[in-house]
Amino acid sequence: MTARKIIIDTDPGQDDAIAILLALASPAEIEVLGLTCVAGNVPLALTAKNARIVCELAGRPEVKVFAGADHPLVRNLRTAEHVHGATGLNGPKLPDPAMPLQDQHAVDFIIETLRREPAGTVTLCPLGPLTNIAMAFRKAPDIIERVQEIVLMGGAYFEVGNITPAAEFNIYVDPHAADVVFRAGVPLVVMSLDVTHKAMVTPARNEAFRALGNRVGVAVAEMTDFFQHFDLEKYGSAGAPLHDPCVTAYLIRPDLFTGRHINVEIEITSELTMGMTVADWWGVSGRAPNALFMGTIDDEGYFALLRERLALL
Ligand SMILES: [Ca+2]
Repeated sequence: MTARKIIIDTDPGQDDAIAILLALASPAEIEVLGLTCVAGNVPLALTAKNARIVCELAGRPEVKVFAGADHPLVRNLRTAEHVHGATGLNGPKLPDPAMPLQDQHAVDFIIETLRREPAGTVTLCPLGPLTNIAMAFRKAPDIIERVQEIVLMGGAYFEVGNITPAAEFNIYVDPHAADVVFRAGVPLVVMSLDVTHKAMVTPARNEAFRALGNRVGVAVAEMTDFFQHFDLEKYGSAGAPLHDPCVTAYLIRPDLFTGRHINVEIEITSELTMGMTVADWWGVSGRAPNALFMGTIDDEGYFALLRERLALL
C-alpha cells in the first residue's frame, strides 16, 4: 500500500493539532504534502503560527505550511476563542516556531499541487471553514475533477448545531464556501457532529495520553485539559468531543466509521438556520447523493489508534 497524498486545510485549534499529529505519525498510510491555514477558530495569523508549532512538536519542521484566506467569502469572520483560548492552542506551553511560513498563498499551493500530481491521487482534508478550498475551486475549476476525495470535519444532522441551534461551527463560519464545495461533485466524506460527539475524551482517555511517555503525549493531554473546561460545562462528565482527528483517523482506519451515502446541501439563505447541513438521511428529497455522511464511530478503536500513533512521535 502506498501512502495517500493529502493536503490538510486547517485552523488550529487543539483538535486540529491532534489531527495533524496523527497524520505526521502515520507515514505508511499518509503523506502530508502541505498544511494550508485558514481563519476559523482564531484569526489567520494565529492558525498559521499554530500549524508550525504543531509541526515542530512532531519533530517535522520541513513540512510546508501556507497561509490562506483571512476571512470568509461573504460573511464576517466568527472565531471561537471561547472554546480554544486566546491563542487557539491554549493549554501546553510550546515554543514559538522557528520554521518559516511559505511565501506562496495557500490557495495557489492547492491549485499547483493538484495540477502537478497525477489526477485522482490527492485528497483534501479540511478541518476548518472551507474558504480556501472554495477559493481554489473558483479560481481553477480544472482542479476539481483531479481531487481524489475530500474528507472533512463539519456539519451535523441528528446533533444539529454547536455554534447556533442549527449549525456546526466550520460550516457556519463560511456557509457560502461550504456550498461551493458540497456542490462541486468531488467525492465527499463528512465527519459530522453525529460522529464526533461519540468521540469523547474521558478523563481516563486523557490520562492515557499523558502517560504515553513522550512530549507529544503530555502536550495533547494539556490541550485537552484546556478545552475540556468549556466542554465539561456543555456536555457534562462524558468529556469533550475530539472532532478533527476523525478525519485523519479515517484515512488510516476507515473501518472505524459507518455512515450513509446521501444528499447534503448547505443553508445559505435563512439567517435563523444559516450554515445548516441539510442531510437527506432518510432519502426523502430525491436529490442525488453527494456525500458519505458519517454517523457512527468505534470510539475505543479510535482512541487506541491515537495512543498507538502519538506514542511514535
Ligand atoms: Ca478545526
